Amino acid sequence: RSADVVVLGAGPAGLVLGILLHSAGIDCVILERASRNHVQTRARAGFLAPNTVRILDRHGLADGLHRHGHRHGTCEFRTEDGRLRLDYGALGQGQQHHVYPQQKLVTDLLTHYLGLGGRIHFHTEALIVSDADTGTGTGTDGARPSVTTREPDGRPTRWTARYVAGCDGRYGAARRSLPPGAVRRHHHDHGVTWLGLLAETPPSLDAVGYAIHDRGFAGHMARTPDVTRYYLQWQRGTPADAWPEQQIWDELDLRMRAADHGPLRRGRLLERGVFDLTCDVVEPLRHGSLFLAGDAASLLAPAAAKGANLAVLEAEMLAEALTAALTRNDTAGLDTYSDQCLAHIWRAQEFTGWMTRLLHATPDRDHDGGSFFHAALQRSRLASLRTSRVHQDWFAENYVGV
Ligand code: RFL
Repeated sequence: RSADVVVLGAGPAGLVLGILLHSAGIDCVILERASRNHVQTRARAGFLAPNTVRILDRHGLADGLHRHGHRHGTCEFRTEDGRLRLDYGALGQGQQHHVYPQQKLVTDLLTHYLGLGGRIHFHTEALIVSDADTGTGTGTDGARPSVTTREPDGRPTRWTARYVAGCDGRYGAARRSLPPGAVRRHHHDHGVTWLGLLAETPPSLDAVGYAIHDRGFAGHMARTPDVTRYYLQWQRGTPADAWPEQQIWDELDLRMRAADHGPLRRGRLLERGVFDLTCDVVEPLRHGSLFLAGDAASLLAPAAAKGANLAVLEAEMLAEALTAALTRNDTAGLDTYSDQCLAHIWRAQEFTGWMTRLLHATPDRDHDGGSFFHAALQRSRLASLRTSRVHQDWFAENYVGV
């Protein structure tokens, strides 16, 4: 089995890449571990940056989000000093988000890819990317990489390729296949854990809500007219089901200061997940003929909603570079791919780190007085955002930017 480009993973990165390669006449195949249904129903991101919408528009992939998504440009910080509303869509460069659930975007992309006649294999897990000739390590320049997979019936199979695109997330085969010492992995733990919730209820605010409270952060983000995402800062190590629904809603009310600003619309909790706010960057995003994109390249804490947006941006850049290499023998784009992506990635990491420190008073309780110190910095940061138009413009530009 072979293809010029074997793409691992059918998330936003893999699907955008697959569509652009297929449209350019490149022979490619997507290998996806999960089922089609799983991929189309996995709820994650929801806030798409203007640049992401421009990329999707450019390639005719944005019909669904224009029809069913909505524009969004306000966020509201709730603190002990009251409310701070920022119409970020009218600040900075005057750009808004589009709210469109990731699983709907993935469904649109998959439908489009299949409509083009694109090849995709579900229930096919990539195990290792190696050199086709030696069967060890990853492919090097000029070598033929291969991907060993476990097929739906459990049989191992081998795919050979000219290039492999690792779009299979943080725990995928692409990262695992990088030989020790070939790349650096920069890891950072923000020291904070969130309980992520999906509730079957309409949004309670007309804004993204960020509550800063002594008991910890709480967040509110619209998804669809009937489903809203909430977050609670959570004790690390505590399971997601430790609290009954009633206690979760009471805690959300308390931290969101519902008594002062109006009640939250309660509803059944459809999904709960606990995740630590950690991040990492692989550098460079290439080893020989294996390229990384999306979460496989860099993981961001979800505090600033950047991950899916970077995934789409990187997929477009990688598609252009692979197309030039395969159709014109021009490998300049592949040579600069990693550096170009890393510039965007570090900028997104920097803002995500800033946002994480804004939302949590005690990211690292490292020594006596540490928590007071961080709480004071957090108050000062918010005061600056409340009073400085320049700071507000900076926030708006970075909040919607990728
Ligand atoms: P994905 O979406 O994880 O897709 C990877 C695919 O690879 C498959 N896979 C494999 N396939 C074959 N062989 C293997 N060995 C494989 N291992 C894995 C998986 O089944 C999957 O289908 O990665 P991609 O394409 O890089 O996209 C990244 C985004 O999904 C991610 O960054 C965002 O969801 C992050 N994120 C957000 N990003 C935003 O831009 N805006 C947001 O509002 C936003 N909210 C969020 C988020 C992430 C969250 N989680 C997961 C903590 C909210 C949450 C709760």
